[in-house]
Amino acid sequence: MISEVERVADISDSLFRSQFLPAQVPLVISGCIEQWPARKKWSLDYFANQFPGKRLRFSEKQWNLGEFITTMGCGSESAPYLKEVKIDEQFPELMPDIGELRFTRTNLLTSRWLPRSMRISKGIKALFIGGAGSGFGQLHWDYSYLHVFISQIRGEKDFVLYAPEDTPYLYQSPAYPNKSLIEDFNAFDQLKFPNVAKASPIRLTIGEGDTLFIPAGWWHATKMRGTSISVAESALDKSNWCRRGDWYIDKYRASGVPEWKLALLKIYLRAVQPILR
Ligand SMILES: O=C(O)CCC(=O)C(=O)O
Repeated sequence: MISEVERVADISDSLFRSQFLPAQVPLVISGCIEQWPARKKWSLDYFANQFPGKRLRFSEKQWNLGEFITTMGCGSESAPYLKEVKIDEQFPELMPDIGELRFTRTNLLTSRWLPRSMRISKGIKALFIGGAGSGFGQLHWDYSYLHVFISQIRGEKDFVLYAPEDTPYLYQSPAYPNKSLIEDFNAFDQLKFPNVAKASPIRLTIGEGDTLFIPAGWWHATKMRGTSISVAESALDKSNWCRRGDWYIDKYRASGVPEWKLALLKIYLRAVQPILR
């Protein structure tokens, strides 16, 4: 098991794939988003001035962006966090400001090799804005065993990560296996959840221009020290293809799809995996 996350300067996609991806451990890559217009343009003032009346939906509520910005930095544990806002659906004006990540250029989520019901064509990139005290406190791994690349545009963000091997100590929800039963990992009663002490947290902070790669199945939660603006991109590649496929197969089984169909799907997914990137 690793005890800290390796940091590398801007690396090529082929180096990422050959040297880092096979280990399936988190990695910070710095400097790979410097060409994104967002790196020069985005700040709280930019959002407040350009989109003061923008209506957005997050945390199961409707928000006004201007009002959110005036209240977000209150520093308390209950500070609101603009999270998981699907940029192409809710904030398409921002799409030109986000460039490509070379590591997700061939994101298989939209691939024709993927059965249609497993494809995701919208909402792959999400916006997160928060101030001191806010965060994504719910420890989780990304739905359906997707990888995620989190690129920090402004400010810093603190992460706590746990390896998949720590799952037995993290109070995995029986109903939602990618979530912990501990709702806020930034403030919970250690006496109520004593097994967490047996797990090995990996803490790190990412700063402006950093991209954190979190592989499928790695638990994570976040907290902000001050203003933070970032973009997260979900990703499917050869390395999480079969695992994600099996996750869907379990879901299809639970909804009554016959076993012979599931067996064929499994054979198909394994047959095409070797030819993918
Ligand atoms: O950036 C954050 O605060 C949390 C992002 C996250 O957990 C995710 O995209 O899976």
